[in-house]
Amino acid sequence: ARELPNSRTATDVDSLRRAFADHLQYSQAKDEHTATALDRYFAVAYAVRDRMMRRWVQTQQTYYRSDTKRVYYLSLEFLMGKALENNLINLGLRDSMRDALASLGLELDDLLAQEPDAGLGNGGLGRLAACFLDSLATLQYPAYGYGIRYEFGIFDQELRNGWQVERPEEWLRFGNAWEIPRPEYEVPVHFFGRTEHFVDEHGKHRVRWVDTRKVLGMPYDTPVAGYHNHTVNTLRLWRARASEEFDLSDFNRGDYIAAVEEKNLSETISKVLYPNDLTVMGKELRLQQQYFFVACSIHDILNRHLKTHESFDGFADKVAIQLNDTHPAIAVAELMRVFVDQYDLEWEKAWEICRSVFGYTNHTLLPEALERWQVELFGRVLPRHLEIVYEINRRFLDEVRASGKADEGAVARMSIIEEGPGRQVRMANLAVIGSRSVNGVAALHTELLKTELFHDFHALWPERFNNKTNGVTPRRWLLAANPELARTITECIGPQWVTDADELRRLEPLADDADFRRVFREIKRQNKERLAAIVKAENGITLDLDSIFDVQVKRLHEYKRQLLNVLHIVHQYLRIKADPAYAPVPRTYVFGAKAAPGYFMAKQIIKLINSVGEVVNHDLDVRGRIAVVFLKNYRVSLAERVFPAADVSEQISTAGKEASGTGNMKFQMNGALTVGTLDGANVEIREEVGAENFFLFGLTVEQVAELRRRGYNPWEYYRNDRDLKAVLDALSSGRFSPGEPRLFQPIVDSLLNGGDPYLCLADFRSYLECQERVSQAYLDPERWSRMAILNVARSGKFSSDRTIREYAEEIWGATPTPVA
Ligand code: DL6
Repeated sequence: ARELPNSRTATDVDSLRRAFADHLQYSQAKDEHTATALDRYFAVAYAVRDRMMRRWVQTQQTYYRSDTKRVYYLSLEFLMGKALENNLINLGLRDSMRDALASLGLELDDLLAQEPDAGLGNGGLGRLAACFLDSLATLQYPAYGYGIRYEFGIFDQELRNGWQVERPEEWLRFGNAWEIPRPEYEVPVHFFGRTEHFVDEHGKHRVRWVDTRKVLGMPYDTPVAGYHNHTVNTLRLWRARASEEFDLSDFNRGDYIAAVEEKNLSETISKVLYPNDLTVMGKELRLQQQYFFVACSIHDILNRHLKTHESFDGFADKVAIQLNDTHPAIAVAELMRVFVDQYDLEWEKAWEICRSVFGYTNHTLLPEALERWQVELFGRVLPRHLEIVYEINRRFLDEVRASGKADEGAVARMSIIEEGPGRQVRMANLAVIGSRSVNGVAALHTELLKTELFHDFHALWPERFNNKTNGVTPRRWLLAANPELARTITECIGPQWVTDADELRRLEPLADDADFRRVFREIKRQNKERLAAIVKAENGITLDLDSIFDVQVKRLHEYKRQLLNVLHIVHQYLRIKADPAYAPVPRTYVFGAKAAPGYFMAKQIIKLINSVGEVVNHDLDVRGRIAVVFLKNYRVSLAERVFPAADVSEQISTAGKEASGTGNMKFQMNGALTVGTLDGANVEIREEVGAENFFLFGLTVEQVAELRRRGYNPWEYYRNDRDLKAVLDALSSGRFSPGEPRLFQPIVDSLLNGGDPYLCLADFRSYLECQERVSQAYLDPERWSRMAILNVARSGKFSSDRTIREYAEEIWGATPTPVA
């Protein structure tokens, strides 16, 4: 029966005001005199959460009753950012809530600022998972995200004297308004121990995993509302808790302290997110994290299935599990273990189900990111899983040899076990062998997967490989982040674009409309003002709003080539110094980037950016021409201010290295023009916007390969290019590190003597020429805004709605299941 709206569901302004006041009193125990901004934030958040609850329950009922195929997205990272504004938007409550608060003399924006970012991810991979959740709910797919509820997410970055310093980020310190703890669904997870093989009463060979250490996984559920529909999906994050018997022996011996220490040990599993983007550390705790959340999630998935099904016969018709990179790849072995050891399924049958359930997404070709575990470590932590991996591998290798499709070299490369002095388990091979689908995240990336990384597998099973170009949610990255542009777009073409981003194409004719271009420029300027206010407050620098806001925000990694950007800045600086009459089109170079704490070169580059900024920003000769800003603690909520304010988007990775990129899409959607190489999704962005609306430079993948084949010698570039030489000499001379002349020598050494692994020198000249074209184009505001508008109009392909629809139709076989 339909329920009437009540004080917890009604959405008119009066009811919202009352709901806010009620929560201030009954949830926060405060009145208008004692309430802090944080209390008010919580009161609003609870009022909004109330309005999701009924839909949440109904969504789960709908999935249960329709027995629809469910999609499970397993990811070690969900970089959600803040939730309140997006929930308000998706529920259609933003305006009424703003009015309700205004009637109490409160500003919604002030309260939004109180929410901490949920930074449970490093960068692209985690943020992609978050965009996917938004699209899954918006498109009404029956989906669940599964991950870890880290107590500490990605670190807070501080700058001391230009150096990155990491601080723990206590996002849960004041509580989390969105999560519901569910201790009643706790799951036991086992580690260590040994296996016992025995013959059961039916004469069947069986295995027991014994003498294990048990940890409990406690789920915390966060609702994920779709845009303007009734779907509320679930993100279920697991927290590690010590099991009740953890302490018995210590307690019995009267050793209270040892017992509590032991408890802490179990709970460290969900303590902290590993802050390494793209480099694997091979740490035992990391393997424990992976297995912990996988075991909890698989248990949950099977339980849910068995509530409405007698057996696992139709399992693959009801369940699709997507592995977000190899981090959850142990799920293949875990599902086999549970099927075979716990539910007594025959191996062949269990394998057939497994193989039809999993899909694996690869997010990188970089060798340092390919997960491998020492067999010794793997076998110690997960002895039963090692046996299962060996068995999967044995059968696979037999099959390959029997097929006659691979020689022994290929067999060795495809084996899950890498032989050699320290034998290793290759998680990517396990993921490929255990999945029915393997996908890359942009067309070029997928091609490289097929021809390079997974060449042998592709030769064996070409039908398993497919591409799913990444996307980003236009709700967060345009509607919420750029409200003025969003409003203007809606005025011109109606609101459909929010859920059908291809509609943005209808803006194309407006690129030729001078009035629209003027409005577009005004909005960009307002957005630049908003960012400038942040920079003024944080960095104490006043930005020139007329200058080009040239932005590179992303994790710091050598392959992303922030260094190439710096070389260009130094070149501009030296040029102005050498020729005081040289007046380039004014530019503000904006950076934001976190470096993995142990990544020496990345931290050096952060220091270099800040040191160059110190010199440039304080030199009167260059004032008004160039400025350099490093935004500290780059994160989702800051990104929401940065993309709308950018004129130029720097996507300058060495061709073949960036799997896709998603920042590139957010910039495009907000009308920034890309300076980019033919790498990752840049290739497709350029195809969409047209070559004339994209600033291309640099070597292609083929040219990179050819250059390396011929033998790349960075010294040749140094000797033959006077500008380049001047730049590197300036770095070596200590010009940007007064008092410490050798400070940046490691950077110069890596370029000249270290072989310049990412070809900064090879692409330097082409980059400079490209930047010159950018400046020329900016001199003509009408032309520039035309190009920028066309970028927005042609960004539809890069909505994560398109991506998710492709996953659902081509990999998962899932269908939208609307909630009445
Ligand atoms: O697919 C999301 C994102 C891509 O856009 C980036 O190009 C890629 O670098 C990133 N990959 C990772 C790799 N993590 N691991 N393993 O974050 O994925």
